[in-house]
This record gives sequence, C-alpha cells and structure tokens, in this order.
Amino acid sequence: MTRQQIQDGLDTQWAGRAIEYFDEIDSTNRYAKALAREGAAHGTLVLADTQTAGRGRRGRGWISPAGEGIFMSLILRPDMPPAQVAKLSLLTALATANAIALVTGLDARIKWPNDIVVKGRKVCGMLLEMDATPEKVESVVAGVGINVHQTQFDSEIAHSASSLDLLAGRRISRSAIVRAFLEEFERAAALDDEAMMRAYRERSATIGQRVQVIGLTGTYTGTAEDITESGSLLVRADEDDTVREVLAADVSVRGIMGYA
Ligand code: BT5
Repeated sequence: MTRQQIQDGLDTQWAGRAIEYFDEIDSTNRYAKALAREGAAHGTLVLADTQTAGRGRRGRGWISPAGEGIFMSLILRPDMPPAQVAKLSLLTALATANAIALVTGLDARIKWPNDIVVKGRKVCGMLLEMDATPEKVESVVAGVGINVHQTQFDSEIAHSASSLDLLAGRRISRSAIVRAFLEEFERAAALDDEAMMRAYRERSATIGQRVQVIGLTGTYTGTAEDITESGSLLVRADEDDTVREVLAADVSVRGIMGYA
C-alpha cells in the first residue's frame, strides 16, 4: 500500500487530496492531531503500515500488525458548533461500512457506537478526537483501524475479531478500501441529515437488537429502537417499557445474542 496506489484514480474533491504515509508510527491519531494544530488542510489523511501505540477508547489499545491492516486518521475542519460533532462519528461509521461492503461484497454493519462488524465479528474500530473551544470546532481527527489480512489474533480478541480476507475468502486490497472510504466519506458528508440517518439506520447492526446496558448506576435489558442525530442510542427498557436515551460515553452496550 503506497500513497500513489491510493491516489491513482481517487475520485474526491477534498478527502485524501493530501496523504502522509508512514511505514511505522506510534499512533496516526496522535500524529494527525499534531498536524491539525499546525494547520493541516481539511481532508488530509495520515496513514501507517503499523502502529506501535495504536489507541482505542478510554485508554484501551488497538493491535496494529505491520502489513496486515489499515491504520488511518482523516483530519476534518467542520464548520459546526461542538454540540453537532457527533454527526461526524455517524458519518465515519457509515463511510467505513459502505467502503467495506462495496469492495468486499460483505454485509458490513455498524455496531453502536463505533465498531464495524461482519458476521458478528469486529473488523474495525473508530476513535474520533476533537480539538475545540466552547463555541467552535477547530478540528476533528477521525481514526479508523481495519483488519484486512490477519489470519491470527491475540488471545484477548480471538473470540471477537476477524479480518476482511478471512470473511471474504479472498485477498482484499488495502488501497481499494482506503480509496472507497475517502469517496464514501465525501458522498455521505454531502447528504442532508435525513438521508444520512436513513443510510445509517440501514447499515446498523444494533437497531432492533436485544441489548444489555451497563451503566454507572446499574444494568438493564431492553430493545435498541433507534439512534439519534446526536449519536445516542434509544433503548426501550424491559422493566418499565419506557424509551431511554443512552450516550456512548456513559455505558457499554452488549448484544444479548453474543458479541454483536
Ligand atoms: C476502538 O476502541 O475500537 C477504536 C480503535 C481505533 C483504532 C484506530 S487505528 C488508526 C487510529 N489511530 C489510533 O491510534 N487509533 C485509531 P475500543 O472500542 O476501545 O476497542 C478497543 C478494544 O478492541 C481493545 O481493548 C481490544 O479488546 C479490541 N481490539 C484491539 N485491537 C483490535 C483489532 N485489531 N481488531 C479487533 N479488536 C481489537
């Protein structure tokens, strides 16, 4: 995977017009945030073949073996107040799931809030980080890690993870996925909110599922009914049949029927 391979035939106006590629880096998100602070343009992509300190959410890590995955961070400079920034998480998930589906033919689905699953296995995680004042978003870094060529996984994730090659039964091109991600991101970003949410709902693995919500104040079960434009999950609780709004930051949601 080289910068040239990705940019050859790339059909975008702004996404991936500038690409910084590294054979090895600590974290593409860490680097992209620094680059954004130095004024990098909207749509700049930071990409690496391997990460030595790939980041997940809340201090967790992202396993990033050389030659096997896609580790990328897209720098965004949205013209929106901080309150609306959740929309970018939905957009990133939609673009990633669409790109995987287009290139592989697999039924890639979004597991709320930030995973892409295929056949119940996690093939991708996302980490969005924002640099903002109370009034204005300066920049957002949309980090995406996708398992492509792996055939073996650390024991910690062997039960939950898979790769596109394993699931598709053939070798998938990493640059084709990156290109499709950039093109799908631009396409989804141009949709109005209603069309974006419709497309998101069609790709959701979570809506309609039985879930267990594990929060600070307790645990309950229910049915996931919808996802809002601000990115929260609406769950109808079994115990009193009311719909509760669940924020990604507050809880962990487990499908009752296994990982997804
Ligand atoms: C995520 O966190 O899923 C967000 C991962 C974002 C990674 C990208 S790579 C490019 C960019 N630069 C970065 O430094 N990060 C972003 P979370 O939901 O917290 O999930 C993390 C958990 O997923 C870990 O604790 C493991 O259990 C599991 N995990 C780690 N590596 C994995 C992998 N390669 N495939 C599947 N699961 C993995």
